[in-house]
Amino acid sequence: MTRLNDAALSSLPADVARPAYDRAQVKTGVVHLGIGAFHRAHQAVVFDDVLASGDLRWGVLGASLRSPGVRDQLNPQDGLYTLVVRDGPAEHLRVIGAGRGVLVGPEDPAALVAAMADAEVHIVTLTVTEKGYRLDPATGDLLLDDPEVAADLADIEAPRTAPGFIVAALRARNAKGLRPFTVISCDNLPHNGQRIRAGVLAMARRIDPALAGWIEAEGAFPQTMIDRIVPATIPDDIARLTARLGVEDQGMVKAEPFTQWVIEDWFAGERPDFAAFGVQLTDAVEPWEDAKLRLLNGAHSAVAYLGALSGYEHVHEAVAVPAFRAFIEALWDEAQTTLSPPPGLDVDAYRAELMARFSNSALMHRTRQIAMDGSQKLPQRLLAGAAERLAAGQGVEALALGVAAWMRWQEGVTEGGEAVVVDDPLAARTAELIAASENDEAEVRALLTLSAVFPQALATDRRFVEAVTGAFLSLREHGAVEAARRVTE
Ligand code: CS2
Repeated sequence: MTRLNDAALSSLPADVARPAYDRAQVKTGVVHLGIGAFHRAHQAVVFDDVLASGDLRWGVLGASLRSPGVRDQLNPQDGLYTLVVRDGPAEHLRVIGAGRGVLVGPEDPAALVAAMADAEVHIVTLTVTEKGYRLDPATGDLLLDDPEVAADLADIEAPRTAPGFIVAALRARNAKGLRPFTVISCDNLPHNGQRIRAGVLAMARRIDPALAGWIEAEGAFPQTMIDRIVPATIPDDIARLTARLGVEDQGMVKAEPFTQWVIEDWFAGERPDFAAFGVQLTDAVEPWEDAKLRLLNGAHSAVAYLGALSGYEHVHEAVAVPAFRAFIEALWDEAQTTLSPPPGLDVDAYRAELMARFSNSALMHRTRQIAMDGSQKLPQRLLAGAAERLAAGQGVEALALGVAAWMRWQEGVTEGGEAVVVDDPLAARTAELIAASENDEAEVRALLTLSAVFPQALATDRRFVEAVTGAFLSLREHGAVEAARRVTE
């Protein structure tokens, strides 16, 4: 089957949107680290809009820091891929032309560093997932005992980690007399800009204090809130799209219609006129970020564990269960009191919109996909809100059930008895703690000692320990659906 590529564009069905600009004239202004589906369905679409407006400086060179999979999907397709936007039965197809090919970091780290140090590159965006920052999720400190961080510190010319590539490239730019690029973190981490900045500076200080000083003074690491639900592509999605397009597109991504990008207005050099393309520039991203992490992502994680445990494969199926739906509302009632919503955000309307987004049955968003890497997600999604409520003397019953469901998921077996792989950087540690616990109460106490997940003040707060233990026992005794129902009684 012929693959989608530049030559195939003119023969696509008429209702498929495609680049109308001259791709041969596009320059590479952006390097993206971690070119997964989320980038392709979110930031790349904004850069494609910018290119379509005639500003051809903002093509995106992608980089994979791990495997060659995405390179092999996109490079044979001249960087082209289709964004499939699904809203119930409605489907809108658009071929995105912003991609300028993909480099694979581990295959040739120097080539990626050189590309990032090019004078025409002004922005480095990244989606490397929470664990890609190599920071302790609870303290935010660089993980100096991580073997790849140690390797970067020993030889920064051949970096392996995201902070390592940024340090190496900024060092090369400094040597060439260029300005730093702006580093835009697009991961679901609280204060994502400050986090990547802290990791980069911690690494740079150990390599060359003068370089660190320059990055500190001249660099820009804006904080962002990014939002679009982008489930992993499955083979059936590709087969359906091939039938529609008449060519095969192995790089396609599927997403919901909703998309939002809020960026702190802090740039080191040139940038596109983001505001003209629907991006919100602001001095205060945090209120947006807290609302999104605690409402959208908090509910997502809680319902992913509860749903996956009780055999619901997809988010839309789980939220159709009345007990889970009511539980999500209860979780939001708790989380909402911890927010200072930004002007322009109507929280009640936002909640209603989130429930509708979760119910989009065309997305087929797997609960097990969201269940991944929970140890990295829990702090900002459930624990920060719980800590604030306890400090205000408020209860945390719904949030505690979310935490207990994460603990129960770490056991690696569903309520139906199916063994599941716990996909989490701390999986080996949690398995050890669980195996060494003689009963359920001991298991909860053991998991609460994970200092990378639970801040000490929370782990030792009697009210929190009791709420999580109660929720855990309820899950064990009644199962996820009934445990959720009891929270809302
Ligand atoms: C999800 C997010 O997989 C997950 O953890 O909660 O990827 C979520 O879909 C996005 O943050 C939505 O913007």
